[in-house]
Amino acid sequence: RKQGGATIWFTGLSASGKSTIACALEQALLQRGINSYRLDGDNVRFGLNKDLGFSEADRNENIRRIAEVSKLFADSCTIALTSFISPYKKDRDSARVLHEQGGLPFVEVYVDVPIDVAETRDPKGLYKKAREGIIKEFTGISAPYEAPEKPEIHLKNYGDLTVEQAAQQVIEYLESKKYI
Ligand code: GGZ
Repeated sequence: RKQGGATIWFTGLSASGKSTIACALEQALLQRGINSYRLDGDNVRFGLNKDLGFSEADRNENIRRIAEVSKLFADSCTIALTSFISPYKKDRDSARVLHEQGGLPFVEVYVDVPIDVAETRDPKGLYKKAREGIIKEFTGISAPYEAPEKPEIHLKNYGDLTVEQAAQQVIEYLESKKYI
């Protein structure tokens, strides 16, 4: 059977675990013989979107382009896995509409961690710099994060949820919808 495309749209704070879960999901899909492609800051913000920063307007444009690119991947029968904070509900909703208009599945996954948990993890020291005012407009500290109200999947990524369990929850959802 020909594989169908879809976009799995991870959203959440910096250090919430979006990219880590997307990596585990990529592996889990691969074990089932399903192709996916991950889009994240490392391969998008340094290339296609290197002209963009973190103002509200730049984030809007960042997400708009990523939505278009992920739609192209989904349209080519690949599972696109996007890992961006995507803090504005309006931008995520536009990404959804873009996919729905093209008849392509769009699955919003909210990687939910309380801000204090993300700030304690602080793997890159960015929250510290944000508190010190060295980084301006940092999501959760000095810029907004609008949590999804009705995501397809809500992962509470703190406490005892493992990365594999998180990926498995997404797999089960995709199976239940017959997307995979
Ligand atoms: C938020 C920032 C900022 C500011 C740099 N605010 O943890 P990271 O490092 O690896 O992920 C964050 C990433 C956010 O980029 P996105 O493209 O996902 O953002 S958005 O969807 O809002 O456009 C963080 C780093 O870039 N970073 N400055 N001010 N995160």
